[in-house]
Formats: sequence, structure tokens, C-alpha cells
Amino acid sequence: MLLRVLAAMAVLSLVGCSDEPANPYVTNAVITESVEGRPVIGGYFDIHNPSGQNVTLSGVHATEDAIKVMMHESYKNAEGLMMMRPIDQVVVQSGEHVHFESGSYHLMLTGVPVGTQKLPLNVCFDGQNCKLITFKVRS
Ligand SMILES: [Cu+2]
Repeated sequence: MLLRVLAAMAVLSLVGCSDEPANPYVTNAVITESVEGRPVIGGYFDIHNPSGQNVTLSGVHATEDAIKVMMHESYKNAEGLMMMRPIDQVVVQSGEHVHFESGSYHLMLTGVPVGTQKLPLNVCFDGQNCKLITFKVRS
């Protein structure tokens, strides 16, 4: 019996190891500073997808209800003006990365308390695979 349990654990840990490096991951997670009189702040990060398949960034969510996080995309309209629109998801192709940065994809956040230095946000892929990422105030 013990042997069987050990064997099962060995299989599980093997699966765990081979799975780990293939997951999409996030780097350079930053927010702009929340100061008095600025109700909306921006959030930026990079997504890397070393998994062998395309993944979909399906949402970014705060751990507190008071904080709302929107995913936006900046674009030029017909008159050449920079505009932005909400987006539901971003596909990250296998082996590619996507930058959330000023003038492109970005997060807009409301309800972040003034003076916040670090903000944990759940970055979710394919609607279920969420990672809690600490966003730091950009210096
Ligand atoms: Cu925006």
C-alpha cells in the first residue's frame, strides 16, 4: 500500500515538473502611482508564453471588490486621434510575448487607495488559470 502511494506521488511530481516551465508567465508588472485627484491609474506588464500552444489572457482582477480593473487597447481613429476601447481578451501566440504598455494594450484601474505601493492582481488565462501577481508602483 505504502509503495503504491509513493509511486502515485512520484508520478504526480513528475507531471508537476514537466508542466512547470511551459506555463505562461508575467514580468515587469507595474502600476502608476495613485495620488489624490487622479481617480484612474494605469497598469502595465509583459506576458510570455513558452507553452507549446496559444493562450488567451481572459482578465485581470483585483482581490478587493472596491478596485476595478479594465483591459484597454489604444488605437488611432480615422482622424488620427489616439483613442482607447475596452477589450475582453488578448491571445498570446505560442512562443510569443505581449507587452501591456502606454499606447498599446494597458490596464486602467479605479478604486486603488492613494499611496498604494504594491497591488496584488489575479492575471487569468483561459478563464481559469489565474496567477496572483504583485504590481509595484513604477518608479
Ligand atoms: Cu485606457
